[in-house]
Amino acid sequence: IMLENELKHSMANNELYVVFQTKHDLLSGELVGMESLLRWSHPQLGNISPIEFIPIAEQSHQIIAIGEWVLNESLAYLTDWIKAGHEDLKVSVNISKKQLVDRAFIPTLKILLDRYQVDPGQLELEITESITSEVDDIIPSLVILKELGVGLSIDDFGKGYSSLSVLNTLPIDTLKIDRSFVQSISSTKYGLDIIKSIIDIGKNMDLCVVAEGVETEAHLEELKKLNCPVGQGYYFSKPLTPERIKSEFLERE
Ligand code: G
Ligand code: G
Ligand code: MN
Ligand code: NA
Repeated sequence: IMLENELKHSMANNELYVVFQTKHDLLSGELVGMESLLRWSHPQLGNISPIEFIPIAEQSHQIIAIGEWVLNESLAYLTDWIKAGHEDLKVSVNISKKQLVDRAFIPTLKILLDRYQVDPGQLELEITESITSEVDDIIPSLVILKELGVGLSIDDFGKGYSSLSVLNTLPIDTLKIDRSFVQSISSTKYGLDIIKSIIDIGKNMDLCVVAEGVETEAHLEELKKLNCPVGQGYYFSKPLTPERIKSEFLERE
């Protein structure tokens, strides 16, 4: 079976869906946001990981339509949650470089923000660090997004190649520490040193820092010691369907 062809029917066949993973203020534990993560449940092949199908979607240009669908879904759920009283909640959506450089991306995003009447500051776009190696192509879009008030985050930070000088030219708000560093906290001193450095960079550049892959109490304690403001990971929650997000995180008290 050719995944590229299967992917073409996935949206119409309702095989795609989004799940959400919570982000928390590390000091208070308070819920501060959600990352939306795309899932594909194929009738014959079962669950296919985005690690497998996102590159295919990118190569075949289907990421444009799929990415727009993910944005629409994510904003629709955010709107529901805001209406249910969680007025300050934010949603983060992963965006491919192909989307960022597409001419229709920003007009489409404006239409979606307008449709749902969401404050642009409650949407954050996560872009992977690897695409920042070709910054010239993406800076114009990032500048417009920043002017719109949309939050911008560098995903998997520390794993890729962006130099500090490049970082300084990007109109971003947040660095997301790659989970490999958090996961090496317990085994090596190296992980902790890198996290410390990234938190320093964040402070100096006035950026928020989010640690991903927080899995244990020990991870949490180390990150708190380093004054890392925000975290995400299995310690708090795995990615959940919107229904479970609602029942487990938004209907308490
Ligand atoms: O949730 P999971 O670990 O399976 O995600 C694997 C990878 O797929 C992550 O790097 C994540 O950024 C990426 N991913 C998940 N959803 C989307 C999406 O909607 N768009 C893009 N471009 N990448 C996504
Ligand atoms: O690259 P990106 O940050 O977008 O990928 C997020 C992915 O990381 C999601 O697919 C999610 O399933 C996965 N993930 C989230 N929390 C944890 C965690 O605590 N440990 C591990 N190993 N993976 C996680
Ligand atoms: Mn991400
Ligand atoms: Na990541």
